[in-house]
Amino acid sequence: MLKKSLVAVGLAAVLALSACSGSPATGGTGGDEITLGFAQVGAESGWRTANTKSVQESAKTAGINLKFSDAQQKQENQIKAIRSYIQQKVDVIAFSPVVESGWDTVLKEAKDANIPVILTDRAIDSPDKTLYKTFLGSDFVLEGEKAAEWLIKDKEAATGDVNIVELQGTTGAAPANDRMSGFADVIKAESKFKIVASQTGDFTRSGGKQVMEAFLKSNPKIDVVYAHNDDMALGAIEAIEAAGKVPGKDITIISVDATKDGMTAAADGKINFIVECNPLLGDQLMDLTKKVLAGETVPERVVTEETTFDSEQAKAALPDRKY
Ligand code: GYE
Repeated sequence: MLKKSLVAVGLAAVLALSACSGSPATGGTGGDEITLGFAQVGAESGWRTANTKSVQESAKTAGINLKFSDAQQKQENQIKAIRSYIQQKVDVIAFSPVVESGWDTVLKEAKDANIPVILTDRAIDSPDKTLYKTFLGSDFVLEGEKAAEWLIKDKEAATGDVNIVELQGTTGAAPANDRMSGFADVIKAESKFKIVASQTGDFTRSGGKQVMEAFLKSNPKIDVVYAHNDDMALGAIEAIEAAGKVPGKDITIISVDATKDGMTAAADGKINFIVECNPLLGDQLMDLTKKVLAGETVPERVVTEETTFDSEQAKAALPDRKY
């Protein structure tokens, strides 16, 4: 039987959901049950909600005792959660780093305590690869490239400037940095494409809406919105409609994730193209957790397989969409 209880991990804002399986958590103290401490980014998007659910369900299925914390998109909270897992002597720590930089100190502490670390979803920029065992997640640069490649084809016939506004994810986060650079590198091949504005909407719907409202006020001609995730695209759609324009027609909209809400907007023709980013990493994470603990060698990098959807493909895929 699973019991859910709330435990504070160092500060009131950080809540840790602990799923215990009847017997007390063994941590690194012996016994059969594996305890995994998972420091999640937050609950900022539909993608994140699906990711959290996947991790929790897969832990249950795999018989792994999961300690879960939500950092509310703050690095300091994630660091506190990781330190608390070290103190609790969990067997393995997994986390999805909110930003790329600034992890060396806390990861050295985990290493000194002999607790293996698995990066899930987002990477860190540390050159010291001994600080973690493996990184499981998407290729965000490739996602940005796919978005730009579709746009180049879609605007093949356009002769004048194509003005693009970009809604960036969380500043300093791997998916924001990489989706930005992947897109920019491909789009620069044709000079008609101009990124006229680029600002963070923090991966949230409200952030996307707010930033888009400002973009619409200060840019008389916007042809394309490139949003780093569906939630920001959905917020931008609200702003575009409020300004009396038709999303998907007056303004071409591209986003990343392909969550159910994003796919619904795509099926309705409001989002023109979505690059898929799969949040269902739970099973692979549990598998890696067991392997790492068993001392098996795991690949340094495990990349998730993903596809893309235009409006017609979104319509066809929607009924079976898992997230
Ligand atoms: O695209 C976005 C979420 O790290 C891949 O984070 C993840 C991103 C995802 O907030 O919706």
